[in-house]
Amino acid sequence: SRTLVAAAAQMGPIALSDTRREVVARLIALLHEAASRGAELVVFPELTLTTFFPRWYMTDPDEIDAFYETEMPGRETLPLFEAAKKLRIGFYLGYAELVVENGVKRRFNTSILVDRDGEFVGKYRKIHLPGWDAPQPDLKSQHLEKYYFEPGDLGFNVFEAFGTRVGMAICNDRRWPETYRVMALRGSEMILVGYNTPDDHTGNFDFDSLTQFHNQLSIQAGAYQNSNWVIATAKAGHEEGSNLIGQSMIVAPSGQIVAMATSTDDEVVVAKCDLDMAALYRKTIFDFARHREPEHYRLIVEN
Ligand code: ING
Repeated sequence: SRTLVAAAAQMGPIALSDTRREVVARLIALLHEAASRGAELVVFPELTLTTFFPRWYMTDPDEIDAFYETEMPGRETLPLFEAAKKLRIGFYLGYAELVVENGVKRRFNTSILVDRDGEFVGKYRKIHLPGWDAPQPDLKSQHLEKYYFEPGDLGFNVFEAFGTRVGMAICNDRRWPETYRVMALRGSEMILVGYNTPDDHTGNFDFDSLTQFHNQLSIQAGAYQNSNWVIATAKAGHEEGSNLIGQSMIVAPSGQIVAMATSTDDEVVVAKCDLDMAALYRKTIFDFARHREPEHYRLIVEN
């Protein structure tokens, strides 16, 4: 059967003072460890070049712009692309994207996919932005992604790569069933998702104490209900006063967790993914063509 050795390359905390050069050196070290364990594809976290800056409310444009990339690869990220090409490893990389389109500055929470030959395969811009667009009075850490980013404008696309069809998502997207279903309807067999998930998102302990459970629940459900492998990678650990959960994991189309990180630091977890495993689920319980009844689902796409 068709197999793909995939790795989740979890990053521990990135301090505000950590330079891109220092971060890229850690990413390259994770690449080498993944390569030594046979990985062909490595999934890095969301916004993995800087600290998770949407936890703060900033107003100075230069201070804010310093967290974004205006080119990918750029001078400081090129070594990562070169190392991956030499190791013949493809990768998913999450970063803050700043582009000027028609003279307008646009900001997105973005991921890219690069294949084993170092070729650019595709780009995704995060569609589900959690939190708020203005600071909330009673929160220790803010969550201001709606202030720092626009909703993605590229849709949920699926790319021919690694001998299969691969989709991308980012963080909060993994909590929304539509994310997986649209990509599965487009034929994906594997979905890659990076995340930064603080354990105090609402300030309500009944909710926040279930953050790890909700992380697993979302990813396992998405994988099983759409017969997809899901590689989900955390930026983890105690970062600038915020506790980000780890639990980077590789989940099979059966919904089983095949591998999971046990630390909240830099850590690689690897699994040999049987891409034909999805076929069994698609021929039986989740044969979309035979079982779906779209005429009863219309409400889902109404505002
Ligand atoms: N972070 C979080 C996520 O969706 C969050 C926001 C945290 C939601 C905790 C619910 C609970 O995983 C991002 N960056 O989307």
